[in-house]
Amino acid sequence: MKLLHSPTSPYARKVRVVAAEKKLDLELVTSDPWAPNPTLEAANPLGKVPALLTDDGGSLFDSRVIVEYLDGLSPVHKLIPEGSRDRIAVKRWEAIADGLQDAAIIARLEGNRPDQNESSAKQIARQRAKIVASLAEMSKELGDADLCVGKTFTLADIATGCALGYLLLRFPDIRWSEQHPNLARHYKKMAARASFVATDPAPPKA
Ligand code: GSF
Repeated sequence: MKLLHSPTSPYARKVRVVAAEKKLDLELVTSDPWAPNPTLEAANPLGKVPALLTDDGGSLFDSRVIVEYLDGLSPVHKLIPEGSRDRIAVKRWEAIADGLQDAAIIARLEGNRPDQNESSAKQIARQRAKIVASLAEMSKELGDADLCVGKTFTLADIATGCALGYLLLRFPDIRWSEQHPNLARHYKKMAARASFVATDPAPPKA
């Protein structure tokens, strides 16, 4: 299987962490979604990374579909619970984490317009408010628990770790670890996992 990805994409990182946790081999193909890219466009009409090229010649997107597919490939270390209640809880966590990333990416793109006069401060503020609200919801949902859903490590923990890691990479001014110590505790555990270390877009300076 080939994963069309970019090293800093938090959605692609979620896929890479899932593959690493399940010991599935992925051939990584760095694909810039912002340049004309026929391979990517053939794999995903939305022209977004990640996109997975499966061994039967098909392709899958978006990251939520890809991670569910990977989780089903091997019974080892199921990351999406079978039971409906916990399964839905995990998918809800993934929706918050991916939604936080959506807002962060829109805010970043808006702030990076070549002509700063075109950047909409209102749109940036609106998206940053979504980030703040998502962090508060994550913190409330996590409470004093070690893991996001139940007593086992799931996709919810991976998605949350990728979203928080993305904020560290791109929005260091958002001081979520001070505002939400329980998220900081959870992230410290995630960041120490081999799957997170191996996929960190900004490994600690040697
Ligand atoms: C979002 C992927 C995405 O926005 C998913 O895979 O979960 N819902 C999708 N990817 C970005 C790159 S990055 O910022 O992660 C992308 O490919 N953007 C190019 C574009 O045309 O928006």
